[in-house]
Amino acid sequence: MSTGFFGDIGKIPFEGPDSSNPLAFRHYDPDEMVMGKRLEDHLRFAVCYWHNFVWPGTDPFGGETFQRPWFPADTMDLARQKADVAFEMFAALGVPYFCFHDFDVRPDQDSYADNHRDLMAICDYFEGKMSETGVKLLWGTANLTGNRRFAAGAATNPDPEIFAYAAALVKSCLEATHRLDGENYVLWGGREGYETLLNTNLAQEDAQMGRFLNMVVEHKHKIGFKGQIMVEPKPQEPSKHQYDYDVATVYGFLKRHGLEDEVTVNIEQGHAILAGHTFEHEIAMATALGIFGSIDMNRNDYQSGWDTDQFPNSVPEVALAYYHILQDGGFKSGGTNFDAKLRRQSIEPDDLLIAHIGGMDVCARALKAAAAMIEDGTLPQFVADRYAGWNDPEAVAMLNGERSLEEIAAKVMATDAQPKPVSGRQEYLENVVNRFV
Ligand code: XUL
Ligand code: CO
Repeated sequence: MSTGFFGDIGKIPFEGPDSSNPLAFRHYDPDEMVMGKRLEDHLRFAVCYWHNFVWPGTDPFGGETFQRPWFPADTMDLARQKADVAFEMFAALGVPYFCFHDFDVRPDQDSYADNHRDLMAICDYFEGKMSETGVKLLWGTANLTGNRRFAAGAATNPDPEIFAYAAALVKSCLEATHRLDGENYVLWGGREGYETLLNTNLAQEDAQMGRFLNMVVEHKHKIGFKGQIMVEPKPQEPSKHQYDYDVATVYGFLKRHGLEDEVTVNIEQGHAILAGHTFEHEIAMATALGIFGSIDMNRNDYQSGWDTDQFPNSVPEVALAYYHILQDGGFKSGGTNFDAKLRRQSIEPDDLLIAHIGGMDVCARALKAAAAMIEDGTLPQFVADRYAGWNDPEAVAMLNGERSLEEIAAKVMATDAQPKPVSGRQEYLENVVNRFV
C-alpha cells in the first residue's frame, strides 16, 4: 500500500541510455550479464536509513530543512511510518539491501531496556516489510556517537560503565542484525579517538578497543552469526583523531589484537579522501592484506576538508574502485551501500529517488567499464609482466628468505651488472583506462 509520500510511484524502470526521464535508470539494468554474472549480483546495492530518513538537513549553522512527516520519530507510530516510507523507497529503486543503525529505526530514550524492547519491536515490523518487498539487510550497526554519554568514546571511554553500556548496545544490535538475517555487522568508531593527548592514555584506549572488538567476535560465534564483522576506517570527524585512521592502520590494530582473520573493512570513498588516499588505494590495500569486506559509496568534496557524503557522479573514479574489487573476485557478503545524502536544499521527496537513481547509474557504468578493462586484459597483463622477473629462481630464493644480505651483495659484486630501468608507462596506462570510461 502506498504511503503517498512519493506521490504515485511504482518500480523505477530501466529505459536505456537515451532516456531523459529523471525517474528511470539509463545504465542500471539489474539483469544485464557482466563477466557471467547479473549486474544486481555484482553491485549488491544497499540504501542507508540514516541519511535518507533520519538526518533532517541540519548543518552547524542551520536547522531542519527536510520536514518529513515522520519527524521527530520519537514514538513507535512515527518509527513505523518512517519504515513504511523507507521500504517503499527501497522497493521503488529495486535495491536488494538496506542498512541501519539501531538509533535510526527506533525512538531514542535514556533507558537501555526501553531501547532494546523498541528495537526488537521494530525488528518484528521489519520482518513483515522484508518478506513483503524481498529487501534484505546488508548490515546493521549501533550508533555509538550521538548520545552525550559517548562524548569521550564508547569502547575507548575512560569510564568503564560507558564501555559496558556500549557493549550492551552492540550486543542488542548484533542480535537484531542476526535475527533479520543481516549479511554483515559494521563498527565505525567516530568517537574512538581523542580530542587532546593532554587527557588521553593511548595504550589504555588501545587495550580497551582491542578487548571490545574481541568480545564482539566472540559473541558473533556464540550466536552463530555467519556474516562478516567489519570495521569502517575514517581518520577524523567527529573526533579530532580517530584510531581507525585508514585501512593500513586498522590492519595493524587487528594484528595486534589477533583479529586479522576475523574482521574485514568497510571502506568509504569520503573517508579515504579525508585520510589523504584515493578510494582505490584503500580498496587495493584491503585486498592486498586480505581484509576487504564492503564499500560505503559516496563522494567527498575535494576542497572542503570535512565529510560531505555526496552521491557519486564520476564514472572514471568509481570505475577504478570496482576494477580492484572485481580483481579480488568481487563482493562476498559485502556490497555497495550508498552512505550518501542529499544537499540540504534538495527538499522534495523525489530528490531522494533521483539521487539514488543517478548514483546507481554511475556505479553500473563504472562496474561495466571495470569489467571491460579486465576482459581486455591490457592493464592486468602489464602489471603481471612488470613483476615477471620475480619468477626467476634466484629472485624467488631472495624473496623466500633463502639469501642473506651478504650473499646478495657478494653476487652483485661478482657480476657487477648494471640493472636497466624500465619505463613505468603511466601515461600509456592512463590512456588505456580512458578507452573504457
Ligand atoms: C560516518 C559513517 C557512518 C558509518 C556507519 O562517517 O560513514 O555512517 O557508515 O556508522
Ligand atoms: Co559510512
